[in-house]
Amino acid sequence: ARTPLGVQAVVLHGDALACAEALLAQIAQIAAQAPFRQLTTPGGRRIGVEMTNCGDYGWYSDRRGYRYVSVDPVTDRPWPAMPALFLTLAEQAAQAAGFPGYRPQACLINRYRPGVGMALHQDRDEEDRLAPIVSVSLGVPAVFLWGGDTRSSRPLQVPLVHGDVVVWGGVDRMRFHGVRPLAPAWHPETGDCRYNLTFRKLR
Ligand code: MD5
Ligand code: FE
Repeated sequence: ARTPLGVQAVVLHGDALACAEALLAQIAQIAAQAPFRQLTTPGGRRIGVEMTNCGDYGWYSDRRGYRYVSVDPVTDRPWPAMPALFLTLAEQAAQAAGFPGYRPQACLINRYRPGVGMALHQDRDEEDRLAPIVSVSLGVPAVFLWGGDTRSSRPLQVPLVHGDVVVWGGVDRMRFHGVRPLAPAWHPETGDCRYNLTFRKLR
């Protein structure tokens, strides 16, 4: 089943369910090489969501700014390689949403604990502002906030559960979006956490 969010944005309900356990096993392997960490914004605030990455580049933030880096500043090693399963899932989801031939260069992995959310923002650190971002939700459910082209437009609230995949590209790529603070809950495969994979093509 699918729910359109915009002309070039769609929720693919449960499209990652069949491979969810394998995705979580890969996340554990990636985190063993590049641990989840709380990053700092250029303004000096600590980001509530814990993050790591895999692929050729990873998203990073500290006092010096937001950017993509090919070497993990915490470990001084390249990010773990993108697992083949991640690449095929992202490519198939993009294809199903009308973006054939998608090959992401980065996968940001977010971990939300109870009470943690993500404020409304745009993803502006990618040179390619039209290529889709593919998002995969795992574990505890969350409410995704889907806004407009300005911060002031009131966002639509979209429930996302374990196995849901969302694809945003083209005219919907630069919409403001966020995640409501996670309500306490339990999922058999992730405990009290939600994981979100976001695949990105940088250029
Ligand atoms: C999450 N992550 O659930 C969210 C959802 C992030 C982030 O927002 O930046 O890591 S991914 C949603 C997303 C990404 C890019 C564009 C749009 C949504 N959009 O235009 O709505 O952890
Ligand atoms: Fe975002």
